[in-house]
Amino acid sequence: MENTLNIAEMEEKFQARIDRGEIIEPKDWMPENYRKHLIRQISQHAHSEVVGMLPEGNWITRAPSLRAKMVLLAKVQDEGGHGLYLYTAAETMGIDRDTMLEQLHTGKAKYSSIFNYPTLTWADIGAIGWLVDGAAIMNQVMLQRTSYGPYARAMVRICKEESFHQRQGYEIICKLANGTPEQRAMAQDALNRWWWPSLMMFGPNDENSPNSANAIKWKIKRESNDQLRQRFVNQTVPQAEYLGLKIPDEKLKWNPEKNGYDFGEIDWAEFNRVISGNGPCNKERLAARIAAHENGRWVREAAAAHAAKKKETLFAA
Ligand code: BYC
Repeated sequence: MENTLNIAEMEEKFQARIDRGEIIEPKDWMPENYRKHLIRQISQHAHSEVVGMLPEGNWITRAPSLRAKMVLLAKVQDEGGHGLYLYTAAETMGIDRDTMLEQLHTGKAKYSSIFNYPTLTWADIGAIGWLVDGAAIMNQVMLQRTSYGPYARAMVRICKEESFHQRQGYEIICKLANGTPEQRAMAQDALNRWWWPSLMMFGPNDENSPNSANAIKWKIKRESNDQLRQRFVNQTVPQAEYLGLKIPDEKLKWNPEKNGYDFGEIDWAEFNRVISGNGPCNKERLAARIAAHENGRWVREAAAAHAAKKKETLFAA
């Protein structure tokens, strides 16, 4: 009973710290559910970064110029780096990387739904940068002020790199939209296919988001799924108009009263299919990720053997 009371008191103190806007650091006391919530979110975020390398990696050998190839290579490499910062941030909460990877490889942990769609043409690489990175930044700018220090600090660097990624994509789409009729059609086709999945990245509507109440209470999220989605639509529609491309939504309409766009309903059945492992590319993505992990096994073993040998010679000296 005394113990329960203590925990309740500690939780109250913890909440007061959050309410005062203090940042929580790894060695600070935290409620077990706060730790679990963040391990879930940060590790899924890390998984999204490394799985996100796959659809774009597909196009490195087919980029239309040396410049485009170098830029895409740098971007894909950045995503690997983002995964590294995020896995490291999650490790500060007491979970090790092997466990997180096992959760990914066995399908226990989610990663962003968006990476389960195929990249069919070069315009898709433009659409990913423009829309997918655009949606990611919208969500991640808020996470720079999330209440857990290591996650917030990782997000500062990630956001800087993501804004370069977003411009890389917009540049590709701009070129295609201003190119030949065939190139323009490619850009429109990519927008048609990536628009709705990009809106799904923000997660379920607020009333169907089970994790949001705690996330807002603990200032992990500072804005809701629907607020961020609305801001993304408001920002992106004028960009599409500037390019002369049409957003594939008949219900899209400016609403002066809310000073934002009204838009159509997301296909939530499709969203649920994709996040439960049955999207167009889930199986392919997971198989590629597991193969990459297995192919890298000898490197991890060699690095561990080298470190052990070094330690031995250090002690022998
Ligand atoms: N896809 O209660 P909710 C990138 C799950 S990578 C899959 O609203 P929450 C990039 C959710 O996990 C960008 N699952 O959850 C990389 C939960 O299931 P569990 C990735 C989704 O956490 C390479 C359930 O649905 N960004 O930028 O409050 C190349 C109920 O949802 C999705 C991040 O990870 C989805 N779209 O809110 C290019 C940002 N949506 O876990 C670009 C950090 C929801 O209870 N994460 N679910 O089984 C977040 O901000 C939040 O976790 C979310 C979801 C907004 C995604």
